[in-house]
Amino acid sequence: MPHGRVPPPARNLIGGEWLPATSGAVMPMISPIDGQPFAMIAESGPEDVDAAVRAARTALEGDWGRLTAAERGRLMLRLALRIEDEAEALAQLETRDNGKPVAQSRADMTAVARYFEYYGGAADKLHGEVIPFLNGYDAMSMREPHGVTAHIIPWNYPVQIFGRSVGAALAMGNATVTKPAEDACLTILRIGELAAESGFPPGAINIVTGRGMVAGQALSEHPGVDFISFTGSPEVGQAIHIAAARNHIPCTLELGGKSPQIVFDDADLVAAAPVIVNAIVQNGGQTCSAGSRVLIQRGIWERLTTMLAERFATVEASPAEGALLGPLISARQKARVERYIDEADAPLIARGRIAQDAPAAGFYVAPALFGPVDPTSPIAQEEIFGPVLAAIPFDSEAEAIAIANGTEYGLVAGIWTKDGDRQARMARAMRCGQVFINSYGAGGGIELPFGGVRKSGHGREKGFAALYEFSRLKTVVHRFT
Ligand code: TXE
Repeated sequence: MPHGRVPPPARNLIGGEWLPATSGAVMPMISPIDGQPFAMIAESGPEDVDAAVRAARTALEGDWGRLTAAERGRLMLRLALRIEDEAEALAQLETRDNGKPVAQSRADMTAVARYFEYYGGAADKLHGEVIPFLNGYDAMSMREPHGVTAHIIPWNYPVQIFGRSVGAALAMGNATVTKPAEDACLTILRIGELAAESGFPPGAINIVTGRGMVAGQALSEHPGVDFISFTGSPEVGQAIHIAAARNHIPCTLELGGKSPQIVFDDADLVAAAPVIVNAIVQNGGQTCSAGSRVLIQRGIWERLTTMLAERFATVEASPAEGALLGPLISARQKARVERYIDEADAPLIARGRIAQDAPAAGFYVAPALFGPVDPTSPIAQEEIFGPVLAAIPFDSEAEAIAIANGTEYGLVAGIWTKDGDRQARMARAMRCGQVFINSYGAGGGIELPFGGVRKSGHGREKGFAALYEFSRLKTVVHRFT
C-alpha cells in the first residue's frame, strides 16, 4: 500500500487556520485501490463556505491585496519549489486517494509545480495599454482581479486542476476559495499547507471540503463570490451557470468531451497506435480530453484496429506503480462504465484484463475496444469517463468532419495525416477548443489555452489565456490641460 502524509484530519483551510466543519460532521475517504476507507474529511455546510468567502474578502482588503504582482509571483514560485520537494510523498498520497498509478500521480505533481511556476512567473507580465484617443486625454486600460474567486474542482486530476485554476487566479491578485471533490481532495489540502509554509498571507487560499450538493452549491450561490471556475459534469456546470447568472458574475465551465482522433489512410500508424491507446486508457479514461472515439479511414480499418486490439489486449487494470491503467475513482464510476460496456450495441474488438493481484474490492475495470460503432450510438455520443474506445469507420474527409463534429461536445480533436493541406483544413473544420496534429495531449500543455464549445463548456483555462479570464479590464480616461 502506498504511503504519503495525510493532511490535518477533517479540517478546512479558512483564513490561515485549520478548522473542522462548524457542524462537526465528517465523511470518509475511500481508496479506489482496495475500496477501504483510510481518512476523514470535513463535511462542510453553508456556514463554513461563508466563513471561507469572508476570509478571502478580508485577505483582499488586507495583506494579500497589498502585495505587488512581483511579490505574488515570488510566493507562487516558492510554493512551486515546496511542491517539487514534496512531490514523491504527494504522489503517494494522490495514488491512495484517487487510485491512479503512482507514475501518473508523479506526473500530476510535476504539472502542479509547473502551473505555480508558470503563473508565478506571469504574475507581473500582464499589463494594460495606453490607447490613442482625443487630444488632451490619456486613455488607458488596466487589468484588475475579479475579487473572490470560487474553484469547484473534480476528482480526476485534483492538483492539476487546482494548479491551473487557483494558480491563474492568484497570479492576477484574486483571493480564492476551493471546493475540491469529495472523492479525492487530500493532495489539495496538503498543498494548502505547503502554501501557508511558503508565506501566503491567510485567506489568499481557502479550501473547504464536503459534498457538491451542499458545500459546492453554497459556494456557487454565495453573493460574496465574484467569479466561478468549474470543472465537472455538464449537469452541474449548467446549475453553476445559472447560479452565476443569478449573481450577475462570470464563470468558466470545463465540462468534459467525446473527443475524436481521426486517422487518415496516409497516417503513420506506428506512431499513432500507442498514442490512441494511451489517450483513452491513461487515468482510467477519466480525463476530460480523453480520446474516446477513433475515426478510421476505411482503407486502413483492418490494419489499425488490429494494431489497437493487440495493445488493448495487453493492458491490465492494476495497482502496480507503473501500470498504464489503475482502478476507477469509485464504485459508482465502475458501475457506470461497466453498464456502458455491457449495453454496447457494437462488436467487441478487444478487451484487456484485470491483474490477478488487484484487490477484489478495488474499482478495477478491464479496458474495452468496440467497432465498428454507429456514430449515433450511446458509446459514440456520451462521455463514459472510463477506458472504453469506440472505433468508427469513415470514407471521405467530409464524412470524418461530420462524425467528429456530430456530438454535443467539442473539447479536443486529434488529426493523423501526412498531408499538410488536409492538416490545415481539418484544424479549421474541427468544432472544438484544441486540435493536435500527429500527436495528442502532448504532455498536458500547461502553456496551451484549453477549453471547449457547447456541452464541453466555455472560457479558457491554462496558458496566458487563463490570466485574461481571471481578471477584468478597466478603462481609465484622464483629461489634462
Ligand atoms: O461530477 P460532478 P461527478 C463528468 C464525467 C463523470 C460525470 C460525473 O462524465 O462521469 O461528470 O462525475 C461538485 N453545486 N466529469 O459526479 O458532480 C462536486 O462536489 C456545486 C467530467 O464526479 O460534476 C465536485 O467538486 N458543485 C469532468 C465537482 O462539482 C457541485 C470531471 C464535480 O462533480 C454540485 C469530472 C452542485 N450542485 C466529471 N454537485 C471533466 N470535465 O474533466 C457536485 N458538485
